[in-house]
Amino acid sequence: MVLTRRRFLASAGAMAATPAIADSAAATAPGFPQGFLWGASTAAYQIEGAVREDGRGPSIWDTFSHTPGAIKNGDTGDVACDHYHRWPGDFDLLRQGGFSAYRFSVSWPRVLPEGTGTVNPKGLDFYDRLVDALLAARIRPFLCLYHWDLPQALQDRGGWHNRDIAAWFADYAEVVAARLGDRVGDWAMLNEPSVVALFGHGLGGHAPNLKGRASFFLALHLQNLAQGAALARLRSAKPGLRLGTVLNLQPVRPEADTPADRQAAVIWDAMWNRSCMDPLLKGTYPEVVHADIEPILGPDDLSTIHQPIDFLGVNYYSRMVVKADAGAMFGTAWGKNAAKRYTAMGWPVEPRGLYDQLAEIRDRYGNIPVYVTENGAAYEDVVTPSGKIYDKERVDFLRDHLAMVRTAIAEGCNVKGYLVWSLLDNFEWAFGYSKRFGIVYVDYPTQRRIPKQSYYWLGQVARTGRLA
Ligand code: GCO
Repeated sequence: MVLTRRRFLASAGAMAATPAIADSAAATAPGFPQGFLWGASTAAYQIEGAVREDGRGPSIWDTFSHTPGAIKNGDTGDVACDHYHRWPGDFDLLRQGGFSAYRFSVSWPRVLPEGTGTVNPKGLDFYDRLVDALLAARIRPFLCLYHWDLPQALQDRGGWHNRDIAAWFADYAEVVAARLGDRVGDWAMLNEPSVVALFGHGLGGHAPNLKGRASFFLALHLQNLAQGAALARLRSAKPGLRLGTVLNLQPVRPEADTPADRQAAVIWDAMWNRSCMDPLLKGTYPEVVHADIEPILGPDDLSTIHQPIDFLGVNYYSRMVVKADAGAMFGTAWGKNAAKRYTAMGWPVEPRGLYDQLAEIRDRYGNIPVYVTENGAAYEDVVTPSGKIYDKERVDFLRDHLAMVRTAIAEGCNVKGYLVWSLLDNFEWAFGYSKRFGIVYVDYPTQRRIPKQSYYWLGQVARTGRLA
């Protein structure tokens, strides 16, 4: 299996889906519903910097990014976008842009430097200020409790391989909710557990850079368990909060229409998508992962994981194509890709996949309320001599995906909002600062922010509820 950190290698390839909706829909349908939320997403380690300030403890990403050779160009999140100090200006950009929602993550080691036990008040103060500023600007905060920056102290105790993490995470969730639950209504537990499991614990390439099939399944299952424990804890400690989680979902297709490749797609879909959705929403794991899950399944685990949620956050970037590969760790490999357009990550541009994903949640998962909590693209942005960025490809990307969201809503999908990834160019994990996903450009040496054409375009859509 040729495995790189390219998570979203995918294809429009072999299997044609139902052809009713093309990959680039014309913007002719009516606008978005009243009250639809428009926003941007970020994550603590990717933007904050200030990693040693005000009592923050180290996270696994500090450790990993300081490991020689781990991150492109030796980049680290030490300074990142310096959002820890520049957040007032960043929020001005959100407000002036016309956005009504903002998703951010809380850094666990800022709040609990050791992961458990003593609370760092200055860490909570920081998020307190953020929340007040957002509310003053009439921007609805979506708080995510875990976007990958596990306290290193917890990794030293086994991290996502230690069952105690369910209690550690629930305790941490309660600490944060005790402070912010009076003002933040929307709470996401995790961000993309299957990415954490696959790249952090299965194939390596992300912190804590562990490898192996059993390691993957244990990290995946214990994230599900911790998520369930935190949902239950917040539900009883703070009734009235809207609770959910954020999953990266990618419709999976076989490269060739053969039994072996079709089975590879079933396996990959189960590991990547359904092993997160099914236990949470249905209380079961997909059958093809039973042999891996059963040995690690505690008697009450499924009832802990299966919790009611108020919303599902969907991060969508592209579809996936896989093929059978008997020698590979999971019996599958990435398949060939035949999309017409690609982003600077090498990911295919497949807006139709977003429609398919939303329709599937409608049809197979009870049409629970959904926010698209991430969607966006890296491109090679060029600053013109007059200091402008005309990121037409990103505008096209956003327009084509939003057209799919609008179609999905017209067809009964319960989509409540769209939050672009990302507000700012930022630390793109193993790619460091080499990939720019922002609608606002960050000139890292000066930390100057330059809104891109996509920022103005999306802001216009947010104000009017129509695709320009
Ligand atoms: C993820 C994370 C983001 C990424 C974005 C682009 O999906 O990996 O949620 O932190 O930066 O998705 O890769």
